[in-house]
Amino acid sequence: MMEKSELERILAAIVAAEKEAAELVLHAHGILAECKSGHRDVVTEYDRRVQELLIRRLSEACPGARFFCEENDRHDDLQAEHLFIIDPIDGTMNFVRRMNHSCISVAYQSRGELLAAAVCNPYVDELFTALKGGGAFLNGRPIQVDPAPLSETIVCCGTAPYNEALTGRTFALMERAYRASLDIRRQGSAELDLCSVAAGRAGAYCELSISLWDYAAGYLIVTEAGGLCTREDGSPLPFDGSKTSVLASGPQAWADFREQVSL
Ligand code: LIP
Repeated sequence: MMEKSELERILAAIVAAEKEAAELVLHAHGILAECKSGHRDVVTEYDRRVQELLIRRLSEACPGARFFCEENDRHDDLQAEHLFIIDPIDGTMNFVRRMNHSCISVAYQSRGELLAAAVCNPYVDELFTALKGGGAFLNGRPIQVDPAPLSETIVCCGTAPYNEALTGRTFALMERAYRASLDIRRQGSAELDLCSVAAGRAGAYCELSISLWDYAAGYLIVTEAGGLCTREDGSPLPFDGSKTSVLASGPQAWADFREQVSL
């Protein structure tokens, strides 16, 4: 296991890079959406600029590091000794539509083990961080998942908009989640939904298809906050670069979701 001091140095470098990149997001103008796999899967010059900045700064902090990123098909070896998993702007559709609810997400792993994570929401100046075995924090203050039953919480749902074959199942799941909880929310950023669970704001988050960069950082933050983060069927997440469903919540809400909501 890497020395704690070295992990803390790497996390500090991630945070510094995200804060520098946040200025790009906050001062963006003339945002033009380009379609990738479909009209709902968009990218902007800012996604690319933020990713390039993060790669530059993290390469300076960790020479020889490898990267697995959403944009530009930068998919290096997931078993690398030093690897950063980057979603430069998670919630790009929100960014394009100026919904002011997106984040910059970076996770760090070594030989396939997730060790550090930071998710920065520049619109509300919130920084979620975690180190493996060190707990989860919001702006430096410890956070914990909500221990309440699902029925006493709000559930964040993703609509897997890049995979319309899942639309029917997604909305059936959302109706079941609504009936089993206080209410549902579709906020548009998987990583911020995961952080909402970690902070005890949302009781659960579920989505039927997201990518590794949409959940890697949030997974560590949720689990270090005492939560569970699995596939929707309860099996372990793949962490192999393939798309996957995700279910994140506190232990009681997770059991309730699997019993009352899962299809
Ligand atoms: C998005 C997620 C969102 C999900 C979308 C997409 P992006 O990430 O945050 O929850 O529904 O399919 O994956 O593409 O904006 O970085």
